[in-house]
Amino acid sequence: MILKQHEHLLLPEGIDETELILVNVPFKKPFSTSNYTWLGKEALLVKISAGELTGWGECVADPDPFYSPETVTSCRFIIKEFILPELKKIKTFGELYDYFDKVRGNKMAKAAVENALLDLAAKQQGLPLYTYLGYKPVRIKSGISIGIKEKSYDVLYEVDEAVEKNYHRVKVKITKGKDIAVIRDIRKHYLILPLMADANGAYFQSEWEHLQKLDRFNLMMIEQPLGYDDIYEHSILQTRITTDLCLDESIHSIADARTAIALNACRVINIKQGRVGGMLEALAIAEYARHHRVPVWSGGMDETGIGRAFNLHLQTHPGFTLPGDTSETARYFNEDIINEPVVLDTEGYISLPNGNGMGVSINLSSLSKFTIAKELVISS
Ligand code: OSB
Ligand code: MG
Repeated sequence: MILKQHEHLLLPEGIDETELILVNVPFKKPFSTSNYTWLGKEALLVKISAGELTGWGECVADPDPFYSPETVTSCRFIIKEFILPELKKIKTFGELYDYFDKVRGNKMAKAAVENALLDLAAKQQGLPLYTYLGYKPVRIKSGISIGIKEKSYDVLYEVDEAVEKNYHRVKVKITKGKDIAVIRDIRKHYLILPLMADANGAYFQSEWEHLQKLDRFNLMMIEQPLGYDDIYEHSILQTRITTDLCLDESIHSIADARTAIALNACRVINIKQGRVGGMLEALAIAEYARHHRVPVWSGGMDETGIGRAFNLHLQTHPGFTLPGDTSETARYFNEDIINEPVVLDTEGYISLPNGNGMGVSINLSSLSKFTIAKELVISS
């Protein structure tokens, strides 16, 4: 579902070609969740051209199914076979979403195409994306997500760096055996730091007494402690522990958000526009959650500068009251595929990108250096 105010926005005019570009941008260091370790960001980019202007979208799916069931390959297939061929018949974003309703699931594939279309449409109007979507510019709060490390002091070292940079909150990944002690060590040094933990589904309901031990550390929230596709079990867990729960993996749509809120399965929602089918569904969820006084924040998928730019525009919606997972580019990459890195100001805020559309420009030499495959899908 999308908001009324977005239904009549027109798809870009005069599209002449669409390219799918697969990049692999190496991370500075590996990033681990409870479920997998990634060495770089492999991302499928959607590039849609109309005359002089180009729209870009980044698909957040990984090459593997270890965060989500969707993969780079499944997304490329769905985009090529079931989304791009339909675009010619579609005039508005409302119609696009009607068509998206027919294509079940595959939210990451949908989001990548929607991002590119929105970027191009906003550029054709000569507007920054947030203005095109109807929101006012704001300074964006920053947050950091620290992966699972061998030793607790490796985590602490990164917390020190984040505190020094004035990040607005710190999230640490936890897993069985690397949870209570890691949080305890951080709290020993930082009593009032806004701190939270993300388990990426590492626990079972039967371990609730273990999770209850986290209650004494005054965490802002615990993200996705239970199964990646569960909502109900989280609602039981939320009655057993006092710390707020936050759902990430389980939320794919406004319907999921409704279910989660109705069941009290969480008190906070992590909205990743790439996971819920794009900016417009993400904004509808943010609006719904705000109406129900459930705070939301923007998650990240270690995106390149393209996806990161969309995440910044998203956070101009007033529902995004909590700092999210948007960090400085330099934390992830030595070299990105865009020219304008995300940086924090001295108070830890991030400015919105300056240009029209997504607001950042592609670094063509970096893009070609990191490209591993490319195909022209539609040309006129
Ligand atoms: O669970 O939020 C998550 C990265 C990859 C997959 C899942 C997650 C994450 C992050 C990093 O936590 C967020 C970021 O820094 O972009
Ligand atoms: Mg998460």
